[in-house]
This record gives sequence, C-alpha cells and structure tokens, in this order.
Amino acid sequence: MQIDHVTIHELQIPLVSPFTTSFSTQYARTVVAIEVAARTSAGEVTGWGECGALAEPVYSEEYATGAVDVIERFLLPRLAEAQRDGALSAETCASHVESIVGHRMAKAALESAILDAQLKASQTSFASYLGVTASSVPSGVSVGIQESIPRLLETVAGYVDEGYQRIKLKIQPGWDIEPVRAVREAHPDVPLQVDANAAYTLVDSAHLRGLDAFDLLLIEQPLGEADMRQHAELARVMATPMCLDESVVSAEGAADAIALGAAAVINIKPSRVGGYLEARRIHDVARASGTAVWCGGMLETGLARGANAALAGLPGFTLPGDISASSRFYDRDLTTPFVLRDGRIDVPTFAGLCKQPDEAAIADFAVDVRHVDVS
Ligand code: OSB
Ligand code: MG
Repeated sequence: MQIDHVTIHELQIPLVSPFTTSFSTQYARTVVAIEVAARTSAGEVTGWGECGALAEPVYSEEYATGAVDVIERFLLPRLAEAQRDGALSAETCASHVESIVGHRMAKAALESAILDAQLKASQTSFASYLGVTASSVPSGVSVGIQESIPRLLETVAGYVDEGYQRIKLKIQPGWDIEPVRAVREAHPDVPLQVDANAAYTLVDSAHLRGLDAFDLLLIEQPLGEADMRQHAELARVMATPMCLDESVVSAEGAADAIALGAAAVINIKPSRVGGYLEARRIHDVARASGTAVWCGGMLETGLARGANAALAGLPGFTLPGDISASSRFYDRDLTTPFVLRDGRIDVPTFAGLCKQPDEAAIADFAVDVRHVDVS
C-alpha cells in the first residue's frame, strides 16, 4: 500500500465519572487518533488507529501531545522514506521506525492505522487475521479509587449487576486492605484482582501479604516499572499471583520477567508494547511457558475496543480482560457503542481493526487536527 495523507486528530472526550488511580484522576480522555488515506491494489481505503497515551506522562513516559509530536516529526518522515523504496505493510511498519527509541504508544497508533487499512483492503476481520475463532470474550471492569468504602460497594454492585465477570480494584497505600476486604465480603465468589500502578516498594511486602487473605486472581504492578527483580522477590513471599503491566513493554521483556519469576501473569496492552503484532508475540512467549495473559486497557474508545476483544480471543488469554462496554467510560463513544451481552463483548466480524468512526463525534470532540503529506 501507499499512504498519501495522514491526519492526526487530537480529541478530548468526557468520562462518565472521574477515574482515579494511584497516579492521577482522569475527568476526560485525551485521545490521539491517526487516520491514514491509503492506496492499495483494492482501491483507496482509510485506516484508523488510536494512541493509548494519556494527556500526561503519569502512567508511562508517553503523553498525548508528545505522541502527536513524535508521530509528525519522526515517525511519518521515516514512513515516507520507506515507501519511496517499496510498498508499506503493517508487518514492516515497526522496522521502518525502529531507529526511534521508545515511544511505543505512538508507534502502535501508526501501525494500527496501517493494519486497519490493510485489513479493510483485503476484506479481512482482525479476528481472522489472528486466527481467532471465538465469537465473544468475557468482560472485566477496572474500578477506580473511590471516596469511601460505601461508595465503592455501590459502584462494584452496579458493575456486578451489569454482568461484568471480573472486578479489578485500583489500590494505593491507604486504600488497599480495607476496601478489598469489604468487596470480598459483599461478593464472596466474584473473580477479583487489584492493580497498584507501581504505588508500593519492597518495604511494603509484609503489608501487601495482607491481601493474600482475599482469594485474589492476581496483584498487578505493585512496584515500580524498572523493578523486575524486586517483583520477583515480592512474588516469592506472596501467595497472590504476581502480574506485570508497566514493566513489560516487549516480548523480550516478557521472556525475562517469566524467567526471573517476576510474572506469573502478564497484562498485555497492545498500546504499551508498540502494537497488536508485538502483543501477539508476547502472547506466544507467555503461552509457550504456561504463563497466563489477559488484555489490559487504556480507556480505549470504540476505535480500539473491538481490536482488543479480537486479540483477547487468542487461546492464551485465559483471564477476563479490561475490555468493558463503551458505557463504562463514555456516554458518547467515537463509534457505535460496544455493549455487554451476558457479561461478554463480541469479537468483531467487520473488515479491519477499527470500527467505522462517527464523523460527527470526531468533529465535536476535536481539539487539534493536523494534516501531514507523506507521499
Ligand atoms: O493500569 O491498567 C491500568 C487505565 C489507564 C492507565 C492504566 C490502567 C488503566 C486501567 C483501565 O486500569 C483499563 C481499561 O478499562 O481501559
Ligand atoms: Mg495496570
């Protein structure tokens, strides 16, 4: 395929309720969406890709306007250069931008847009591209830190009533043992897990062991992003399975984490690891060693929620993902909404990676639009 124009949309979409984690409170989601206009043997197609970066570099080093800058200034010129020498494909995209260090979320957005265009041109769903035959995947929900335990119980009860099959509670020092105990007492059988987003240190080991009493599926990223060895040490003293999110950004890193005993489980977020192709490699590495994986999220809009559901249809995704309905985060999504059916999200059958965006929503939420010529 040949790409002539790329449009970088920066959007600001209100959240249905504030989402608080150990690193910040989000009131709206800043979304960078990439639109590529491609010429293929099947004619002209438009591909879309969503960037996982948040507005501020508080979850990882990347942030939305930084992603816009790196895409415009460094990634697109390399893509333009590469396509002068031959046709582009999603599978070669990463190699064209590998001289740029890091910026995986920016790279993932671009690769997604190209993959979307490529799959649309060949009339292929992302599920069939992956070899996924599942028609739906179980849906879990990530519950932010609340102002009080009664408020938390109300929120969790609402999600359980909606049919969510697994609850993930965000924790931080001062909001951990007691909220988890309260939810476990109210819902003795609900599959439950916690996510600390790197809020603790090894000094907290004895305290964190208190979570072992609540039959949790896993504890996600209790320690810092760079603390792989320390996670292995904590894993040795806790009964709750150790899961890494922030610390795993590549298939090589996943292999190291598994070998070190730092991860009994891996949260695979396509955006964090540079895209869906690397996400599949991590799945393959983990599956080969019997390590469970599940699909994490970055408050994706409808542009990326379906692709996450397709990815989660791969056989190694043995735990429910943070793939909730559009209504978990948005009153108005960028696409027709994803909905829960019996606690599950359908694996899309449409051609491509992204659901067709609602042009009016894209226009209404726009805060910045840039047109880049890459011909
Ligand atoms: O750590 O998994 C995380 C959202 C933003 C940044 C980091 C995380 C999250 C979530 C929400 O937990 C996952 C989702 O439902 O999209
Ligand atoms: Mg996490």
